[in-house]
Amino acid sequence: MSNTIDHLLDEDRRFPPSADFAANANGTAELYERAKADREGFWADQARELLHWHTPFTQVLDWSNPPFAKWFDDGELSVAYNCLDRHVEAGNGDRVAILFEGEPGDERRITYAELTTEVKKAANALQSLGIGHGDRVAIYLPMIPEAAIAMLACARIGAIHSVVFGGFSADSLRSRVDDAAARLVVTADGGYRKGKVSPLKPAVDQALADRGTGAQETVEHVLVVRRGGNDIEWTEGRDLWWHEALDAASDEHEATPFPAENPLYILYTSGTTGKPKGVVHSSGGYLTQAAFTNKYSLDIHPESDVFWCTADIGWVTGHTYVVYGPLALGATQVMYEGTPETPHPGRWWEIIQKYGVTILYTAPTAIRSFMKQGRQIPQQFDLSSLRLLGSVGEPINPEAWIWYRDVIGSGRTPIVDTWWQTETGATMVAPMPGVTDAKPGSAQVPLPGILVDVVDEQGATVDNGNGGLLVVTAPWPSMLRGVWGDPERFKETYWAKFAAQGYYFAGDGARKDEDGEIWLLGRVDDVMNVSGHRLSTTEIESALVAHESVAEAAVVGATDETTGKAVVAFVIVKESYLAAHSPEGLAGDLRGWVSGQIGPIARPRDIYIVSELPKTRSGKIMRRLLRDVADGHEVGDTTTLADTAVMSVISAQVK
Ligand code: 7RM
Repeated sequence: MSNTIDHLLDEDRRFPPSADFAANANGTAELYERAKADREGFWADQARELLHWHTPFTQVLDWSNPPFAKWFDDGELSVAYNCLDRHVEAGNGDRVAILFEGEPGDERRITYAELTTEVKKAANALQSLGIGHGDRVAIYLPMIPEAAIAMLACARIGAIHSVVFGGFSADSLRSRVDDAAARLVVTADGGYRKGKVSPLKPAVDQALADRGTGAQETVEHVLVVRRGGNDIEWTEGRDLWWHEALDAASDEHEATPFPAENPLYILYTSGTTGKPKGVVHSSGGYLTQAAFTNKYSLDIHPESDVFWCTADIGWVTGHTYVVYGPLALGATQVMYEGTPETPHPGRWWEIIQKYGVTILYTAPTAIRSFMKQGRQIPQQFDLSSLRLLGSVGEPINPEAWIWYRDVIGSGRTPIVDTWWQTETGATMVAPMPGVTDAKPGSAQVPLPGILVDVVDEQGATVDNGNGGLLVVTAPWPSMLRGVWGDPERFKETYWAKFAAQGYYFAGDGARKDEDGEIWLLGRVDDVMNVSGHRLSTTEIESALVAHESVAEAAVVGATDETTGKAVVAFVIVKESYLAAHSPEGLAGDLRGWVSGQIGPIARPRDIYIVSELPKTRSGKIMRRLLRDVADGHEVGDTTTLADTAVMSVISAQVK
């Protein structure tokens, strides 16, 4: 038996970019050639072209102590200056940086000049609270401009931010504050979600409540942004209003340059076991790849585009494609506080129409939930400003890709499916819009200057047509620099599996097609062995979503006496189908459909029609929990679920 992953689904639709798009795109085929000829020289050119260096670097990559990389090590830069002041100095101070739309419908248009001033004041306010170089600051805010301002203020003074998603509990916040020994927490009274104020400050109070260790000891102050107008508890001496602190601060603040390897932030990823890992990113290499991918893969033209990345600031996507990338380029972007369905299911499309959004970057989970509601909702709005669509976070099934292009992109926009991770810092594998002929469902090719491969368990490259493990074979500028406080865990988690080859192992399965292009197959932990065949969940899910009745699907391997594992599918049926069809009839149809589409080996033993799937707060399906249900086990740890109640709903529906 081989240890590669079987291939089931063929997808041969191709979408070349229009001549017009190709003619105006930032990316060119020549970038790949330049990178191939001299990879390090290529990244050095990008760092020089895209960023301002207070002290130019002479060294590019130092890989003398792997896996601890240094990029542009003797250079100095200010991340905040690159994202703010230099645009003002270049005469673009009046350009809008952030078009903020609050959930209740309030608006703020913040220019680069205004954003720069706010960050200067915030930097002064932080310094007056004694925060300086190397100190850790926890940021626990809703999706409001102050989140970006707080992050950039930290960057400006060399403090390290640790953004904690506003939907996380007091316990999650406490463990992150503890691990990083943060001295300051920036929060808000609350933020708007689903038409109500969702409070934040009480969770901070709880996280810092007396325990005699950790957070309560290290945190000296809590800065509170007023957003929801809630009544909140106040700890005199510790708590301060953000607006009062900024009003009292000077709006003059010189951006200090720091060495390229100065840590910029820590971002905790939950991982599957144990305590969250604090992924550490540094400055020069990170900002280079953030700006590079925004410019070439998301094709941002700062003078004319209105960019909208829908990710929350609490995820890495919000760091790289809301804060650092777009602002480093001097782009204009939309920031939306609330949920997509508030106060009506067309809210996102209304925002695109209102602001003339040209580039939309979102997650497959969002696309599939819009598919479930039906195309008549987006079709009520004028989406003709859109010229490019992006996808990130999970494999995008070919049918969801086609729907995205047809319904949201009016059948003409290129789609970039961007594969990357918190650990990689920025996109690694994605088509280059304007260059690559797009294949629905495939992330396709590594970016210029990025080297990846698909290998078997021994680290040998698989042939085209086969599946295996996705690895990165050479260091890249925005790679994580470590796990906060735990170098052993860094080595063990990411570098131990292919230590002999020196590869970074990402945890994902992938397949190389006949052209050598890459199709992501999901986490390798989710691969199942059915009668000796190693099947990925992704392809069976894609086949299910390709059926006209299915909006979303999650597939798991359940224990089976005869086949080892059996395919069990949980599907969400489109609203228009639910009324007209019986669940039994549909389940039978879908079993036959999967068999016909990709072969009898993948035919699901059981199909459960459910109303929801268990997802993390960033929208990723937690198959582990569905495996528990399929095996009739007690459902495991649900603390990272967006909605902890869904598992009881699903368990009841399965019974
Ligand atoms: C950016 C982000 C990382 C994991 C990664 C994959 C999955 C992300 C894609 C994807 C298929 C994609 N960071 N993933 N993008 N799978 N195609 N385009 O999501 O750290 O939160 O997650 O997400 O499994 O390892 S993350």
